[in-house]
Amino acid sequence: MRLLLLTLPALVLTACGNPQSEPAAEIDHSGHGDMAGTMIGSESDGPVAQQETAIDIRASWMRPHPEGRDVTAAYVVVRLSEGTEDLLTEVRIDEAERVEIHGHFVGADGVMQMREIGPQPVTDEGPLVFTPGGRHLMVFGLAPVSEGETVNGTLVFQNAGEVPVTLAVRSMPPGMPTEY
Ligand SMILES: [Cu+2]
Repeated sequence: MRLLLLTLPALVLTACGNPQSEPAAEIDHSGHGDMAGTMIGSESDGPVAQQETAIDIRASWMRPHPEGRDVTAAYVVVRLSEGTEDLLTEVRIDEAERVEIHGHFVGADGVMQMREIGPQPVTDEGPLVFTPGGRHLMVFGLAPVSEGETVNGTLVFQNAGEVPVTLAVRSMPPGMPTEY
């Protein structure tokens, strides 16, 4: 819990609109094991209308592994380019053990926590954004990657099926896409 407390000011800073200065809050967080029992189902993983959709993925990147860790965070921006509704049900990264979809929450004690949030809907009302300090992909058991490399993966959608993604390994966010 100590690490988590130390990274909290950085998260607050992010909320004020300076993502460039955000350290690897998701990775620094040491509470994954602690929270295994507190997973709560997402309210948003309800049924999705069956339809043909097409998915547009942008700003896909992954942080280099911190020294000595086999956990890192990845981010994407998902947009529907056709259709009105879909559900991101699963994420796979080649060679990784598993990927979890995580969100950040302020706990009852006022301390920022993160937990698995399950499938995430994407609609034609706006992009599904994974970004530092917010929704993110937690990548477990991947051999360490370094700045400048690329990693391949797959996003699995209920309607669109499997959509390949290439993530650039970088320590700074690439900047948000300008057009959604
Ligand atoms: Cu996480």
